[in-house]
Amino acid sequence: MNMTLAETAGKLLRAQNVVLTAHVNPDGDAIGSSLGLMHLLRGLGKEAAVLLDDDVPKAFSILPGYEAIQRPEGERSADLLVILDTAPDRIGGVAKCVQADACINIDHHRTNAAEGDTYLAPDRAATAEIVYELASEMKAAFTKDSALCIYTGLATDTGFFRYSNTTARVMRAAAHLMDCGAEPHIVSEALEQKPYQMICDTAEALQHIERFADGRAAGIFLDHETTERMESTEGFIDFVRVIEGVDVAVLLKAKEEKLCRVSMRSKGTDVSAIAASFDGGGHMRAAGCTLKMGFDEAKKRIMAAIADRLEGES
Ligand SMILES: [Mn+2]
Repeated sequence: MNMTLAETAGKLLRAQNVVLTAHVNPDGDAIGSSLGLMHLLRGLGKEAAVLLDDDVPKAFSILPGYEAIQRPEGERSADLLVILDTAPDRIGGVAKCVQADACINIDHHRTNAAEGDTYLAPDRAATAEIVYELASEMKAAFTKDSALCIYTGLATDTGFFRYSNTTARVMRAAAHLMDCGAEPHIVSEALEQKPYQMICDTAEALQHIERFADGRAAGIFLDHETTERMESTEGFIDFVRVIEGVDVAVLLKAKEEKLCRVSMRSKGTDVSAIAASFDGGGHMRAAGCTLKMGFDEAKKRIMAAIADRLEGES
């Protein structure tokens, strides 16, 4: 059932012991909105914990509460399980670990087709923006801690207020969070640091750029051997995205012999439709999918799907 913001706040206010979670492979919005809501709920005198079934990148250790993030282990009970920034199918082992009386899903991904109690706001730039709005709905006061976490979700999902999902409303929320103590430079300085190895990996990845669809698309395609060797592929797609004339950028990584992960970005084309044709999802301009096939075939299929889509739109 779709809930209103007020109903969502009501469920949170009625719970005393809340477990918060988000998707595996957590990003700044998943982490920031979970921790932000944790701080808000604790400020209201509730017990709140964040459980994530994945490693949390160390760069986010600047966020208050980072060290309190737990892995799902054993069994635990809660009044309410809150799933943030994803549909309930991407929370890994948390679903099994938490015995909750109720569960709600709060997300801004328009591909979320969840059927349970859901607050879905696809016009919001980040789940953190929804958490920001929930704060006033719950009459919860921002602290320096919650403000920094929520700010981080806003900043990362909007590419530091540069992507097309950046609205005046997001900027006003960010400004208000600064008034409450969030310091943007703490977030950007922590997140722009890169390990030396990552720069070396980037140098190698850039050797694998290919343009296709008459230069309207380009991608980095990494076979299994290359993917294995790399510590991280974060940020690779941004090098492709900025190539002149490129509408659709793609990064394909062969994670296993017969499993390739694909992420796409676009300036105009609906890449979530391309992702959906491979059972993936995401947003109009940022989406991803997994192809259960070898590198060569996956590369051919994704290039064809992107070229077809561009063809259809021109
Ligand atoms: Mn998000």
